[in-house]
Formats: sequence, structure tokens, C-alpha cells
Amino acid sequence: MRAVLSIGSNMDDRRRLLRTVYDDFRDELVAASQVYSTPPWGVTDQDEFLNAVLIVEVNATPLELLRRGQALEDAAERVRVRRWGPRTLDVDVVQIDGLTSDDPVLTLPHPHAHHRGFVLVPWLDADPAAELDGTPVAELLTRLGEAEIAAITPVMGFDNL
Ligand code: A4P
Ligand code: MG
Repeated sequence: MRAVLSIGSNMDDRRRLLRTVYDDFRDELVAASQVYSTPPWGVTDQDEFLNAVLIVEVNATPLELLRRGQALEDAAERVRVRRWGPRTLDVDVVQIDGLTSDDPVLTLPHPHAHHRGFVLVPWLDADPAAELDGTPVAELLTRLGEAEIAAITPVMGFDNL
């Protein structure tokens, strides 16, 4: 199955932590976005994030993929303190093929993806033809504020991370 992963970090060695995910999926990678610097969304009194999107082709069940992302979070010694708060590493499953699920353990597509610039901008970068629930990601981006989008800036590719 093909999956879209949103990865983010705003604590510790952010570049190294993102790289652990990239390296883990290296052999299954279809496309990777640039790495972006993004202002915190939701809880704004925290440090800037680095965010990226990876598109992967994996031979696994959706739940296995979720658990694999969570194992990478655990390896980053992520401590869950506060919803939307600072984190060493976050691996969110944005979309898997055309699957939909309202299971709270794995909701698909990710319920916040369509209005988060830090997901949509890198996603469009990794796949200019990307669609979410039948709507082009490029169109979803036009619904966000210009200032929000302008603040999401590419800093480097994974090759230089
Ligand atoms: N879960 C359900 N569906 C999914 C899915 N599609 N992908 C469940 C991943 N997990 C999913 O997640 C809570 C539960 O969601 C898990 O048990 C899983 O089974 P969590 O990662 O433990 O908690 P969280 O990440 O603190 O909460 P939440 O609400 O998922 O936060 P988000 O949505 O991950 O947002 N600003 C910027 N600029 N960049 C960021 O990366 N990230 C967040 C966190 C907030 N602000 C940000 C960023
Ligand atoms: Mg999460």
C-alpha cells in the first residue's frame, strides 16, 4: 500500500530525529519533500518545528505502519506531556491509498491534515498531483491564509540533513 507520512520535530536534535524516519523507510521511499521550518500550530508558545512529508510504498497493514511510526517516536524518547505540545518526534499517517477510517486508533485520512499548512506544503512538494479526499492538495492550500503559508520555509533536502 502507498502511504503519506507527515513527520515533525521541535525538540533536541531535530534534523537527526527526522533522519531516523527517512533512514527507516529509505528502501520503501517513493518521494520525500524538502525539510521545512514551520511555526508551531495549535499550541503556539513553543519552538519552531522542522516538518517533512514522506511518501512510502510498504508491504504492511495500516496498523502495522502506525506502530512502526510509534516505534520511531519511542526510539526518539518522546514523552507525551501536552496535546499539540513540544515533541522530539511525531510521525502521523496522513493517508493510506484511498482508505477511510473513523477509528480513533488510526483515523484516515488524518483528521487535521486538510487545514494544516505544515502538512500540505511539504506534501505538495513531494507530490504535486496529491489529492486528499478527492480534493487537490494545491486547492486545499488556497484555503489557508497567505501568511501561514509564507511562514513555511524550505531549509534543506534530506540529502543535506
Ligand atoms: N491516531 C489516530 N489517527 C492517527 C493517524 N492518522 N496518524 C492516534 C497517527 N496517529 C493517529 O497521537 C494520539 C493518538 O492518535 C495515537 O494514539 C494514535 O493512535 P499522539 O501522537 O500520541 O498525540 P499528539 O501527536 O500529541 O496529538 P495529536 O492530536 O495527534 O497531535 P498532532 O495532530 O500530531 O499535532 N505544529 C507544527 N508547525 N508542526 C507539527 O508537526 N505537530 C503538532 C502535533 C502540533 N503542532 C505542530 C505540529
Ligand atoms: Mg501525532
